[in-house]
Amino acid sequence: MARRAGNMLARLHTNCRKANPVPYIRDDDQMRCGVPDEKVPWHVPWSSYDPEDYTMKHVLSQPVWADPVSLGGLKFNSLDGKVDRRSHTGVYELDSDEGTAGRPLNPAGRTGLKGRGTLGKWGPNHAADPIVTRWKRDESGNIVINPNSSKQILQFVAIVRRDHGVWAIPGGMIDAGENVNVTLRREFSEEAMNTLELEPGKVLEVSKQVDELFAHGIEVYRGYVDDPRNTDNAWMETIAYNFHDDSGVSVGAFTLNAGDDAIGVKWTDINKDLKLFASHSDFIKKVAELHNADW
Ligand code: RP5
Repeated sequence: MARRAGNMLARLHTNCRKANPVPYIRDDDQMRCGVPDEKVPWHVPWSSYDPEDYTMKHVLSQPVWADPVSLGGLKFNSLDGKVDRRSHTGVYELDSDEGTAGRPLNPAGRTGLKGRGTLGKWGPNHAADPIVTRWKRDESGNIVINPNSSKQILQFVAIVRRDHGVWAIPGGMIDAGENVNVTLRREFSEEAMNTLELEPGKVLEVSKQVDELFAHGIEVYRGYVDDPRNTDNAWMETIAYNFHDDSGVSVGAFTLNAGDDAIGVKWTDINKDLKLFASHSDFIKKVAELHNADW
């Protein structure tokens, strides 16, 4: 097995790895073996490490978004036709162990599970996360200040994920060959504005507002995501953008409506107590810092 650690990662992953054995994800009887902190980096020898090899049946049936079971012909660390197999973290290593040789190795280290789990691609699975913000205002329209920090309170659009039932940024996977700006608009429009079920006239109106706001985004993160679906051979990466409605009169004034993969949506106060899916709290913290808002 390759012995070099991923060095672009600020801290150990914890959502996709625990020190003791745990179920892979909610409602799944597949277990991850325990991986203690000191054994996470690939360069730390662990000759008896032999986690189960698991890829969900649906992924093995090879829907359009999934890779074939066999690695033959896949071009890792490069743009492979329309599929981007490059990592934001740099060049990742390939396994050299007998039986699993050639599989990409998670740049954040061991996770306690081999295979792809529920993820479609071997190696990086690319997503995009739109963080839409406005200032919290009282009934008179004045921006609300937290008296403890004397800072203004920021709000962002959060959704409840249908699969995990937890609050999250309304992000989604980048389709093969798709521009990230398209993904950001689509995911926000479908999950937070339910454009899939709006009448055509309303869709046009919503799209116009979203397009105007999304024309001025700021990138706040690009890299690995500590996502509970990650495995030793497949992991999530994302590009997160902030779209801020400073006056609160465009998207900030829209009625939110959950759709597609979201079963709930609301403007949510930003603070350090937020419990969000995957690494989303880290991205939200960056946005609070960007606007010098309360945290
Ligand atoms: C997370 O998974 C990303 O940050 C993004 O929010 C999300 C994309 O996956 P799906 O919502 O398409 O399942 O790692």
